[in-house]
Order: sequence, then structure tokens, then C-alpha cells
Amino acid sequence: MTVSGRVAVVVPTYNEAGNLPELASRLFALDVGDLRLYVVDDSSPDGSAQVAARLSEQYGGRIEVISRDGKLGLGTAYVAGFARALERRPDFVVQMDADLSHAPEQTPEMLRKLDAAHVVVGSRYTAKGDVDPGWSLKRKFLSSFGNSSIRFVTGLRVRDATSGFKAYRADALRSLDMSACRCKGFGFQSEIAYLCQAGGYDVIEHPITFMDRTRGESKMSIRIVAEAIWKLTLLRFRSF
Ligand SMILES: Nc1nc2c(ncn2[C@@H]2O[C@H](COP(=O)(O)OP(=O)(O)O)[C@@H](O)[C@H]2O)c(=O)[nH]1
Ligand SMILES: [Mg+2]
Repeated sequence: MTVSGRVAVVVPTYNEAGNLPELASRLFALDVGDLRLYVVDDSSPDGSAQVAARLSEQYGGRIEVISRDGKLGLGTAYVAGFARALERRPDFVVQMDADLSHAPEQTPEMLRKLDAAHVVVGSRYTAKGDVDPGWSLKRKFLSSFGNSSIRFVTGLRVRDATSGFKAYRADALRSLDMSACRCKGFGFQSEIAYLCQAGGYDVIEHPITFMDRTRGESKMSIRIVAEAIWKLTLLRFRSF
């Protein structure tokens, strides 16, 4: 069943030139009526922005590239990308990673679930959700421990509190005050989930299997994780 309505997919990129062609081809093959892709690139040295611009020509201008001057972080990339995407008045907005860890094929089902909720989170930690079968026990433990710690400090009810794969009704996304977001890096994923919960929106989860990237490198670092936990703890105290 075709998903009708205008869908904006926002994807931040830093050195994802090798992943963008497959991402675009899988997204534009979906049974979604009107889909546009917004690539927010931070002057990637590997020329991701130029690759995105070439792909836009190939896909009839359905890709918009937002180029920033330097590596300013995933959180601020999303704030800029959402603002640009909302200018065109879409019905729905999707956020996902560029590295194909989030399967584009899950998007239509997540959009359909927006019939019954304001926000749908692609979740590893709900029934039938999973992580890459190649993950070691140690990595699984660290990921689920990190997730539980963040849920504990923030009071987030969503089981996958750090997921970067989400679909929003555009009106709900537009109403969030993202200027209040403190995390420049990946803590933004939890911070925006927190804004949705605090705003009283219905947030439901859709099971996904998170697959490791096969091209390029992760930008995750201890510094980024530490920033997330520290700032999310402050956020929790501010809200009292
Ligand atoms: N524009 C921008 N994108 C970023 C930045 N850091 C990470 N990304 C992108 O955010 C997504 C998730 O990052 P990734 O390194 O795969 O994180 P991981 O999956 O947690 O290891 C990918 O599409 C990255 O290219 C950044 O500073 N700026
Ligand atoms: Mg990744």
C-alpha cells in the first residue's frame, strides 16, 4: 500500500560519500508518494556534498544539500535539516543515519504507524527489535547499559532512548523548541525524544534491526558519549 503525503527524510553526513548512492537508490525505490531527501553535510573531506548534488540531478532534484562550514555535530545538523525540511510544509519528517544502519525499507511501515501516534521510533530494544548479529557480548552490554543509563537519568519511557531512526508528524516536530537542545552530538537523539515526551506526544516504537555500517567509519567517540550523559543529566535537573 502506497504511503500518501509529503515525506521529508533528513540525513546528516560526515564522510558518507560511499553510502549516499545506495541510500538514495533504496529511499527513492520505496512505495512512498512524494519523498524528498535533505542531506546536511559538514564539509566532509570525502566530498559527500558533491556526491549528494550529483545524485540530486539523477533523481530529478529531489535531494537538497545543506552545506555547513565545518564539523559542527550531529545534533546541530538535525536542527538545521529539520528547519529546512519544514519550510516546504511536508506531512511527515523522517530522520535516519546515512550509513545504512537504518534500513530505508522500514520507513513506509513507520509512516503508516503515524496514523496512531505523533512519533514512531525505530527501536532495537522493543520486542522483535535487535542489533547486528555480529555484535560481541561486550558491545551488546555496553549499548544496552548506555541506553538504560540514559533512560534512568532522563526519565525517558521509550525503550530505545538513543535511536537515530524516527518518524514524526510534521506538526508535532514543528512545535518542539529545538533551540533548547544542549547536545551538539549524539545526545541530541535522546534530547529530542525527551522534548516529544515532555510535549505530551504519543511516542510508539517500531522494531528494527540495527546493522553495522559496511562502508566508512563511525564518528562515535568517548567524548561524544560523555557529552551526552553529562548534558542529559543536567537536562533532568533543569526540569525539576
Ligand atoms: N553533518 C554531520 N553528520 C554527522 C556528524 N557526526 C556524525 N554524523 C552522521 O550521523 C550519522 C550517525 O553517525 P555514525 O558515525 O554512524 O554513528 P554511530 O552509528 O553511532 O557509530 C551518520 O550519517 C554520520 O555521517 C557531524 O558532526 N556532522
Ligand atoms: Mg553509524
